[in-house]
Amino acid sequence: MSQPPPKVLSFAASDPSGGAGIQADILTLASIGCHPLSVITAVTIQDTVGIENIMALDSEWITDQARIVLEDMPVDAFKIGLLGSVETVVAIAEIIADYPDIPVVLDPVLASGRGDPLANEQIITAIRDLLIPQTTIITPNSLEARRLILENEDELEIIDLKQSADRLLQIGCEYALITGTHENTGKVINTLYDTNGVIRSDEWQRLPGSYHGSGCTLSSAIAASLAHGLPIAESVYEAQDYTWHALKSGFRPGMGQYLPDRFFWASDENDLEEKKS
Ligand code: PXL
Repeated sequence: MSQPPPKVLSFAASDPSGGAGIQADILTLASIGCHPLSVITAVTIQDTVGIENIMALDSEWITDQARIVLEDMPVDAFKIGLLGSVETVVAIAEIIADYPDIPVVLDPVLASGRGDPLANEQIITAIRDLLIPQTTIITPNSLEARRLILENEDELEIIDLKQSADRLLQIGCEYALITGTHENTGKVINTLYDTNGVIRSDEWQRLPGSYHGSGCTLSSAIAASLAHGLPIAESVYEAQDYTWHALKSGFRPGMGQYLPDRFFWASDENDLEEKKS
């Protein structure tokens, strides 16, 4: 019998379009050689154009889904995405507190890429108070980073990213990766910080088009690399590289946004290119 692959437990919501949420996490984790464990936090009604509705699951169901697998098998990393309610944040905070040695990747999902709101102020406060202090690496985009640290939304534009990172680290996460897709720069610049400052900053060619599920892909890819035992700086680089290639091979299955192809490496085109080179 072969050894099991590294196991990553993702707390996330269902997206029936397969673009974001738990479906994105499962595809990404599987593509990077991990076994995905999935705890559903909420169910969304959405397509590639937008979100119609969200139903948060009863938090007892979240606790029970997680506890049953955690008591059955060892887990190598946690990944946290859309939460859905304050009670869910409390439930997840209690669970991960019992496993302090397992790395936690927190993707603070506050809004969809298209701007649909996915967290209210109470949820944001609970994330700040209960989850960030237990987080190994938080992966906000620049807008989420600013919102997480500010009470007053009017100030959003004036806070620089280094300041947001410092504040997130002060609240208690070990590392902050702030992504720069929404910044007005030629290339997309993603920067990883710890309390000593910048650990790495990577620039990526900006791809045209609007993608659904890129943040879920990046954060799951980081969790997968950590689960494989890679150090943090390498995990962050490998995950960005993976996500960029998944976006570059993105496809448009419906009438809305493009979705990343998390199995880009398995397509015939990529195969042929490999054989040619
Ligand atoms: O991309 C953030 C995200 C996470 N989880 C779910 C989502 C979205 C964005 O739409 O729908 C379920």
